[in-house]
Amino acid sequence: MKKVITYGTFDLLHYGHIKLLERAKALGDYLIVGITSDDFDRTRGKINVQQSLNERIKAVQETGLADQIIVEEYEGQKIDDILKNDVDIFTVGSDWKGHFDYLEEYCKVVYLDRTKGVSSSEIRSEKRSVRLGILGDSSLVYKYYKESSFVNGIQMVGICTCKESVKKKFKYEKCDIIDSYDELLNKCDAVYIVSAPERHYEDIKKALYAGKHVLCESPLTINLNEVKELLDYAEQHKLVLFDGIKTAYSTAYNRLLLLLKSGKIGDIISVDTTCTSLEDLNEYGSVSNEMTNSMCAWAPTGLLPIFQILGNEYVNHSIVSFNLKKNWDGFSRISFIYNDAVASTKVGKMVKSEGDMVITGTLGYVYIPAPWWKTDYFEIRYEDSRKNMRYFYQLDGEGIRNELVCFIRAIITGKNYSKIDRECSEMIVSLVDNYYSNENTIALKKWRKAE
Ligand code: C2G
Repeated sequence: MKKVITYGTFDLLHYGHIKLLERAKALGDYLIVGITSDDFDRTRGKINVQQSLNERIKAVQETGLADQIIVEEYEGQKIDDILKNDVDIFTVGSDWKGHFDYLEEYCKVVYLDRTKGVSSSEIRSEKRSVRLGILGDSSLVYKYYKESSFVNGIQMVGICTCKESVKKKFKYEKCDIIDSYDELLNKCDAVYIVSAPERHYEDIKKALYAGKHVLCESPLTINLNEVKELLDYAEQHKLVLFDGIKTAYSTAYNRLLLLLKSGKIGDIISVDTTCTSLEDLNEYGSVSNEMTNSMCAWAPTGLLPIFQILGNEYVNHSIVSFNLKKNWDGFSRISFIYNDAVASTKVGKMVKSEGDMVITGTLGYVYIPAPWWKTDYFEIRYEDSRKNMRYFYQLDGEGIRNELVCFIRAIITGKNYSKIDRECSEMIVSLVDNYYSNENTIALKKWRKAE
């Protein structure tokens, strides 16, 4: 019996896939089809897959072409499968020509012509595309624009910015620079907002009132009542309002949360995060107006794991800030006491520190090296270092494209794909609100001038 094996994602099964399976089947007497797991697809950069592994298995099963179906879960598994199943022929579409020649050592390799004119990504994009606009003056504007090209179903319709340095980046891009926010909103279904945090409330409100979905950099607002008002409005009007902390969409970060829940390091006693990014003062040696303070630039990120791991039932908290001027902290440390744990985050734009995360447990601890907030790697360490575990999960685009995939999917399906729940968003804003209203906040003496 001549055994043939082939592999694929087989998302939104179409006639190109089926023709491949038919021709693969015709190469021998028994066809094994390896279907990629969700994790493996994400790891190898396929972030737009719409159907679950079970849905994709079922679709291939229903063709009646596969004699056996296996799940492909890791790089290199093909060799194991070929040896284990005593395969004679490996085949795959010609778009992979040359990529699997190394398998000649184990079996015959056949590249079958790819069927022209159809692909899962085209089908995804045709299904429905979301017209996306971007509002803001930061470097994130261009970063999000570039990342959006990796996400099926997004049609970039324009950028609204006042910053010449941002406009310059779009000189050769096929994306309009639109002067007015109103005009941008008229052209889009959804908007990514990265304006100054003090403007978030007004900018989000205007978009929601115009019936647009919103992905906004965190904190969503700097006032707790305002964020509650916006979240209520979005819910009542079936609009998506995403809290934009890209760390929440990193595979490594999400796998870490699951491992902690499984008790890998025992009871969690302390969560400690640090986020710093040294920024230059302006030519007069002072903070320029468009510079975002540390509490807004970094506290949402630093606070995210604390609330997502320990929850929001803390007993008390304090904020110690070094302010260069009113409402502009160069460094802040936020500390929490819970009934059964403590936590802290140190954030700063006028300091430099080790940007790592350490989670202390009764059986071991987690160490994520700097920059932990966009990590693809973490370690679980024990007293007996021979038991230490290292985890790696590829992260393309710092989590931005994963975040955009979830945002677009939430808009198209109407389901909740956000990885940050409403309570967490409100907790983050409540801390920022405390800072601005000087509650639980100690503002230390004026910033010491660098000698
Ligand atoms: N295919 C095709 N014609 C198309 C689209 C896809 O012949 N119009 C073939 C691909 O070449 C592949 C199979 O159908 O052999 C499955 O395609 P995908 O689901 O896109 O999966 P892909 O990521 O290409 O899988 O490790 C090998 C990869 O897993 C191949």
